Amino acid sequence: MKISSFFIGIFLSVSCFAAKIEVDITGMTCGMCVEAITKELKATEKTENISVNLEEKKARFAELKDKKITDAEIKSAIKKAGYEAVRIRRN
Ligand SMILES: [Cu+2]
Repeated sequence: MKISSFFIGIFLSVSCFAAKIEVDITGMTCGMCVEAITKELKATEKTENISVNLEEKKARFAELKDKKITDAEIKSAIKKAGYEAVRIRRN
């Protein structure tokens, strides 16, 4: 019994703290834009599972459990790539 609640505890803490983040971006026009944004988000070293979608003009990624990324850091990474983050959602 104790062991199973231990594993449930680990599962809950992993799913609670690894926040998924979705960013709406303006100015993206092609695959180069996608690559530039992906590269800058990766360079923050606070993100994983980065996926940038050109048609939706969105970037999705997970925040590392032990390294929280702020909205300002996300905006600055997108700006560094040459684009603008217009909306950031966390869940
Ligand atoms: Cu482009």
